Amino acid sequence: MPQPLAREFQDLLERGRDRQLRLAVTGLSRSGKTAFLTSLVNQLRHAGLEARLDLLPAAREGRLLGARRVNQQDLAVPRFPYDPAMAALAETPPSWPEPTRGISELRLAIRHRPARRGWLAGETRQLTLDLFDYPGEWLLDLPLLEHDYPSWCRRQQAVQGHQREAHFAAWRAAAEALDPAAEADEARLAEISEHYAEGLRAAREAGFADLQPGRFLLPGDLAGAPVLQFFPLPGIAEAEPAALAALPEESNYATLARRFRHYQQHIVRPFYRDHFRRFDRQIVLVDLLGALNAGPERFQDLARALANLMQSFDYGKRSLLSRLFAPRIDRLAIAATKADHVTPEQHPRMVALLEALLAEPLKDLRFADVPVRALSLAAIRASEAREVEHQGRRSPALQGTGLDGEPLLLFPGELPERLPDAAFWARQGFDFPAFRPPPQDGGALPHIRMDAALEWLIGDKLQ
Ligand SMILES: Nc1nc2c(ncn2[C@@H]2O[C@H](COP(=O)(O)OP(=O)(O)OP(=O)(O)O)[C@@H](O)[C@H]2O)c(=O)[nH]1
Ligand SMILES: [Mg+2]
Repeated sequence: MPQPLAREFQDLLERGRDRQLRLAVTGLSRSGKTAFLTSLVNQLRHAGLEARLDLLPAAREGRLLGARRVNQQDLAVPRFPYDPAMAALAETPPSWPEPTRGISELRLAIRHRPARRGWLAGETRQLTLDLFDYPGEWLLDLPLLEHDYPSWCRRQQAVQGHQREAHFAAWRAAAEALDPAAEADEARLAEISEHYAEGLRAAREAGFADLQPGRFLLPGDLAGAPVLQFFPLPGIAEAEPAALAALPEESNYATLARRFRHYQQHIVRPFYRDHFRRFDRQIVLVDLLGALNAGPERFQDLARALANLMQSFDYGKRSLLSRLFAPRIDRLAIAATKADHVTPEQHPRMVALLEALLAEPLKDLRFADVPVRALSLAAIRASEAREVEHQGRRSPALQGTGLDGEPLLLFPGELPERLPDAAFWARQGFDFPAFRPPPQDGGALPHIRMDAALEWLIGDKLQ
């Protein structure tokens, strides 16, 4: 077939095909998932009009005609709360969208004109984009599939640092007093599990992130179910495996081990099988600045949690994931969020720091040949960059409004160039105050580099 004809033929095929993409957004609690997805939908809905998406060629070239919400396919998945999020942002004064829990979905139909004009000039195409928001905490559970109950207990023991341990005192006292061989006492196990869950919640509150089981933090409709009533037993590390295995079925130990297995098989596995495996593309959001604010131990903990979480995307031949499931994600983005908390000239450092924080998982991903890109962004820009005379010289500054309505003018200073060391922490702490969202004018939400993220995640489908 002559070249131009072959191309036209290909175009026809493409038009006939159902062009569809499943894009998932994840990140640990408060990393900015809801804000990101709200902004993404908002930008696409305003594309072609007032949205500023210069880094997205389809928009820059005027080929992106707009997006409409359509009914989602999977009726069992809750709808992503776009309207409530926009309503919160439109309040006077504006407020941030409510925290969310569990998985949610939204389907967009995006209309665009192809980049190459075929013989059908003026032709338009449609891309169906399925968007998912799910808690990154759920991904922390992937490594849990690799363990049996005793080895999981040992791992939990190993990650307890000094500050972290402080949140688990009630669990430790109660669990140490529990005789693994004694007959299981339901009420007692429920109570100790609650202590463990409280410990996880307090640790998360304090900024820790390497926390398992993930569903203890975000139980959704499983709250109070026996499948969430287990916990690691301290002292298992020293126990003889044969002796443990010989404990009777109704013992505390055997009951906990059984619940652990049930959690693996009926909670963790189905998420991977029914959802994760079907995502085409993924963006992982990281609140890097929040972790810098929270100090060294939590920064370390974030690094560990992210390394854990990223294992879910390492589907190299020998990875745990590829042995269990066959995921198909063909493109991955990792983004440091809330970039409007630092001045623009710091943004490259934010990306460098993110790459340094994720150096090990990134190496594995590149080795596994997964296309991945790191970026920094603000889904909803709540500050303005300024240059201000400060201590006798012109300095970059940020202007915004605090959560209580107070005007803020900040000199956030410099981010570290590489992973912060002890000297850095001793010399400089960070203290970024939170901004109130910007007032709405009915136009597209102000942002930083949402267009770059869009280009990487869906740009090739808008060609
Ligand atoms: N300044 C600024 N703050 C942001 C931005 N995105 C998120 N935030 C802040 O981070 C908080 C958490 O953002 P969400 O989008 O709710 O994060 P999430 O990951 O959905 O949180 P959960 O649903 O609780 O897990 C918001 O309430 C804001 O305070 C942003 O682009 N700029
Ligand atoms: Mg959310």
